[in-house]
Amino acid sequence: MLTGAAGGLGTVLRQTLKPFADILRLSDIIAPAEKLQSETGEELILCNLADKASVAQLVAGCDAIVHLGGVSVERPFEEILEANIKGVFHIYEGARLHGVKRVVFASSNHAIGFYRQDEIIDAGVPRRPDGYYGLSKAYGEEMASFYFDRYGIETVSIRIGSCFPVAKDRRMMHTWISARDLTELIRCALVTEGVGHTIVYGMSDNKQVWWDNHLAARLNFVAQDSSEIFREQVERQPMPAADDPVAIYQGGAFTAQGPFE
Ligand code: NAI
Ligand code: 15L
Repeated sequence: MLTGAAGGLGTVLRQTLKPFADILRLSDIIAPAEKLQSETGEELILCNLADKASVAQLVAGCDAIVHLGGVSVERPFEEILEANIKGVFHIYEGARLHGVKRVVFASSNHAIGFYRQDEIIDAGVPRRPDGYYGLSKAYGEEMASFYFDRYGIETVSIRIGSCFPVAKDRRMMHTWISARDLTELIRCALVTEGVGHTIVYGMSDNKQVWWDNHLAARLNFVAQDSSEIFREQVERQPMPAADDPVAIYQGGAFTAQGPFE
């Protein structure tokens, strides 16, 4: 099952993950723009992640869950609470009730966004969320850890950098991951045995990196793409000021969003 199927990544991954599933159950709170392809094994169940009973029904019968659904940017806490924090709890409770043994959780670099850009970190460092959104991803990772220790449900939490068709700015030269590489990373996360709860940074084979993935070596993920192809275009942009959070923190602009009241 793929949650968040109507979103930016869901729209792409729905196509690229299809070869790895006989039936791909799509879910979102809104209908995806692209037509359902039931003839190739797609099915669609609309569901609000904040609704526990509906999520339990949604999860029934799945072998594995790729959990992309939820609020994907910084927003007031109450919005994040419903979709992301309650949402991830409902996904794991559904998995426990229905015997689903593998989850791939779309975590984010914003779980560690307050590390500085002059630091290189691995997946073992304490989290430093850069907002309510980043906090919800940190919470999701802890939830994954708990459900493995208590119930044996395995998860790979992918701290996705920036998965867009192009690296749009200097920061994304470090954080960019292509859809092809993210697909392969999700495939590795689904099929590798004995992952327990593994955290991995989702980035392509970029030349400049802030993240060290040695703790996720068991996934055997090999990236094929690199942000270098965007360098010329990106370096035409003016340099941000030295005191701009965009140039200081790994989470970039997210570190300076809010407060909302
Ligand atoms: P998106 O915002 O385009 O898609 C998220 C989807 O979740 C939307 O279709 C939305 O309708 C759905 N959703 C929101 N609230 C919901 C609810 N209460 N119930 C059910 N569905 C709900 O985000 P995108 O870019 O596709 O990201 C997918 C996932 O990957 C998100 O969890 C995001 O946090 C994570 N991520 C994405 C990155 C990127 O570069 N695109 C980077 C880091 C993490
Ligand atoms: C994220 O977590 C967001 O979901 C995505 O929209 C981008 O902002 C990305 O991080 C990023 O840091 O570039």
